[in-house]
Amino acid sequence: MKNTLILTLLMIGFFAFAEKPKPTDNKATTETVKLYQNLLKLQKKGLMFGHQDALAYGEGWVYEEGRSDVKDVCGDYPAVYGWELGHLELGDAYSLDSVHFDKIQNWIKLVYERGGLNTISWHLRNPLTGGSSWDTSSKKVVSSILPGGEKHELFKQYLDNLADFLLGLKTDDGTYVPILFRPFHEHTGSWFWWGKNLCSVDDYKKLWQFTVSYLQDKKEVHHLLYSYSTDRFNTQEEYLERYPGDDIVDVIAFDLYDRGPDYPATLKKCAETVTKLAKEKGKIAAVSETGGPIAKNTKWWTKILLETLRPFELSYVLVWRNPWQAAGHGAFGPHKGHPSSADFVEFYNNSETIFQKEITKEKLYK
Ligand code: BMA
Repeated sequence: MKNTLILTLLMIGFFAFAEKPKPTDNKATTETVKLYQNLLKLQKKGLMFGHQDALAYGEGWVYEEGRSDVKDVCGDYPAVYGWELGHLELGDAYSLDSVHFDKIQNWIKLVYERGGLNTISWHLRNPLTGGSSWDTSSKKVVSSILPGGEKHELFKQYLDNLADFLLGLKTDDGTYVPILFRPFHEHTGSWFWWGKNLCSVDDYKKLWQFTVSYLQDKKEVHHLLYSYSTDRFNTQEEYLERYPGDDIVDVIAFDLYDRGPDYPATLKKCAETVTKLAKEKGKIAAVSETGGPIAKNTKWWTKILLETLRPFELSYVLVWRNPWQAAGHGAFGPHKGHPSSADFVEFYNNSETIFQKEITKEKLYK
């Protein structure tokens, strides 16, 4: 009797312990581990909505404390906030989208305190040519920055600058703010120097492996969840071709913009694949970037986006920025007076979507 009791207790203990999923960094901070576990639970309950540069600027405004285009329309902040670090590697004070890095750091801390999720992308310059992320004039960039390459030291300096920024994301009580980091994205396309036709499969994987190990082992950055984020893909094999490994990826994601009538079908197929993979691997799934023709299709939010993503266990969907300066595109998020506003409010009110008011610091990080 006593033995049975002890055995039962041992088994309960074992399962309680074994059940808790962990992020890939085995030195991840407590809050990062909790974030991972809570995101896994939350993705079963609903779809968080995210917006790039949500607090920095919007349609017709820049740097107005407390403002967000999403909030202007539905009265609530997004649950996920995307930030961009391009040009941080150069030691610049502001990003390629003219947002000051010290302000981004403050917003990231603010978002953490209110219980939102911060995700970071990095359109870093081309270390070999000195051009932009979009400079695809050489196929040797990735190999040149790997160990032994002529630009390896320069790339390490870029990573040092990145690490300084990340280690500066510390609250007053010394807690590092967990970040979902999404480097070298959209690599199933060939518009960035790390894209498919610009480097070998092996070099792309090595780039990831070097970056992660440099940040973790050399710089002691342990508050990141790593997001693998392709662009459009057709098959699971294509999605996984350059996947750097289950041991360094926490989030299985993709970017896909609505640029034509095939969007709902492609979005569905890609969402199907990433959610299936995430389930098999015990990881988080997301649509890390999207955007649609919301001025023309004013019901895009509910009829295209929500309708398509509804069946899937996705953690979040993030729409790209509402540029305040001239850019190659218009606003991907809603904003005051926008013709899709009524539909966005419906999207917001839907029980399947999650915005800031529904999540707290306790819920996400404890
Ligand atoms: C792109 C565009 C660019 C921007 C870049 C990085 O998709 O929005 O204007 O510089 O992202 O944020």
